[in-house]
Amino acid sequence: MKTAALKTVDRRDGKLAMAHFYVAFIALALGGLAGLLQTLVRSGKFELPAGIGYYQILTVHGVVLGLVLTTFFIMGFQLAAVSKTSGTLTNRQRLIGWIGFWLMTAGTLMAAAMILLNKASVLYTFYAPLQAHALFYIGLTLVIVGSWLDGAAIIMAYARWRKANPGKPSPLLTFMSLVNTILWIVATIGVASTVLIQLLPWSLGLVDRVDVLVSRTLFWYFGHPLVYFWLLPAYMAWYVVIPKVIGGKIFSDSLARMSFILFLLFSIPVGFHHQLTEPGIDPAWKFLQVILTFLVIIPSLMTAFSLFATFESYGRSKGATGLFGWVKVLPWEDARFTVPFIGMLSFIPAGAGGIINASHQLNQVVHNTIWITGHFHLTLATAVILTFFGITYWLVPHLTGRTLTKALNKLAIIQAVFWAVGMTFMSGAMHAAGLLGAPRRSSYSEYGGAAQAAEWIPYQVAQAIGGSILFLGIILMLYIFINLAFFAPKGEEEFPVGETSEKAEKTPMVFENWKLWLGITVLLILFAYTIPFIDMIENAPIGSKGYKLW
Ligand code: HAS
Ligand code: CU
Repeated sequence: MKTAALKTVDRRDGKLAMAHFYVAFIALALGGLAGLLQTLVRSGKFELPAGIGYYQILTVHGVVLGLVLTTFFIMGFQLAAVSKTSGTLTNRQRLIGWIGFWLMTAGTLMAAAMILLNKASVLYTFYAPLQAHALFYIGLTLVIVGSWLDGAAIIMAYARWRKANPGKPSPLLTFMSLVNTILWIVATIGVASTVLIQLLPWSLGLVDRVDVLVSRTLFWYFGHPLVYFWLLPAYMAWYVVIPKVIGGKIFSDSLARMSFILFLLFSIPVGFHHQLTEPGIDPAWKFLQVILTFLVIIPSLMTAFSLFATFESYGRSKGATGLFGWVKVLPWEDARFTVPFIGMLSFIPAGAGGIINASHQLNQVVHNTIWITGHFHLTLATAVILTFFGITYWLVPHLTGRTLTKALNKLAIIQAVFWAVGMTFMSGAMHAAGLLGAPRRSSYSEYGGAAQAAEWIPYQVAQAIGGSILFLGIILMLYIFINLAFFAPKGEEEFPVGETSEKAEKTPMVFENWKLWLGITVLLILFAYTIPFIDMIENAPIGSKGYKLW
């Protein structure tokens, strides 16, 4: 009999996961191209051909990378992780997964078509009063509903495992996938509400005006947990996969679960840190949500601590001495480790930037500047995405029955180096220009020759250089993905699942008490949002007509 570690993901579940990955990587290709074009336009040395608008490609970029690539990749990864650790999905669960996949794909095609027809250049945050074509909103709704069905398959697989194994803590990767799924469902209720109740009727002409503050608040109720929905799958790989890849152990199963539960509790009641400069919200409530934001930093600090502990214990077991002796014994030649590790390193300055953003006073300096764009290209587009690439290098061959050859492994490390260099230029320049006041979400302009704007230009050129290097990185990544999916030699690639260190405490069952955790989550949300919402509705202005400024 095969041992648990060697057990491969069932072929049928593998196909479902791979379907998600195909869409994710098509999104990478499209979104990457749009990104390159943007940096070139902003350098001032290039104009878009054929009447294509800057805001149109900016919308393609944000929607396709921030919403489509992430959601498809994450759902594919989580379905595979659950199938691997809790057993093959039932036919019913898999069918629900497939329906979810097709709904998401149909929604994506609808939204993409509207953006490409230039009927929805509203950026990925689709802020009212910018008004898109109704099919754009319907498409996004289908993506969300489809993702709920994927989520339902995950929840059902978890419930089945629990029933079959009473009194035992669920497998760690399944537990983590479940927490991220719950986080996602609770969060998307906010965005689904603004889309269905406000934006869609308004875009269809059924109502004339929209309450902008309410719609933005519902968006950010979703928008902040959205970023942790992206981050948590990377943390799954950092906590569970990386220890196995390096030959070490998970520092503590309980600590990992605790950090995920903290994300569930504190991810949602913090949306106001995106609205600190917005009028119409009492500063006391902004202050409260800033405090909650500082609480949600703790599980990331716990993660950093746990990773250092895993690396150091592994290093010491190999005889490493001194404060940083363990660095030398890590498997640097293995892309499955090195690529996500570069992601981890980038998350240190990325997280520090987040703490700056969250500080109410400092936010006044950076809000609406390109510093913020720099921030999320370090968090999402480096820490998270390099980890997703790192996952791809073992998961795709595992699912397609192929191997990551030595040559592909080497190319993968080169890919990550390109990414690191490109992003250092691009994100570094964005942070610097942001501090000089350069705005975000804006096309190239000399601002009538203003002296301050002239200071920004060299940084914009640096962004274009970084963006071009990143684009080469995307081409490399697509080359590796296509090989792993279709052409690499047949073989067996491991799905690495780490074991917990013998020294760690036994995992208590309280982590599986969903009534308790969901209860606290709901209470915190009600606490943070009820009175501000009453204020907004009681003092609502007549609302805004729709604008199409592109
Ligand atoms: Fe953020 C804006 C605050 C994390 C993404 N963020 C954004 C936007 C995006 C985004 C997309 O408070 C723009 C939205 C828009 O379009 O307007 N962010 C934070 C805070 C955190 C944070 C406090 N953000 C993220 C993550 C993202 C993300 C993660 C995506 C994945 N962010 C903000 C705020 C704004 C904002 C404001 C609004 C700004 C405005 O004005 O508009 C925290 O979660 C960060 C905590 C992280 C840490 C780092 C821990 C380090 C670890 C690595 C360990 C490394 C090892 C290796 C072990 C404290 C875990 C070491 C080895 C060696 C050898 C050294
Ligand atoms: Cu946030």
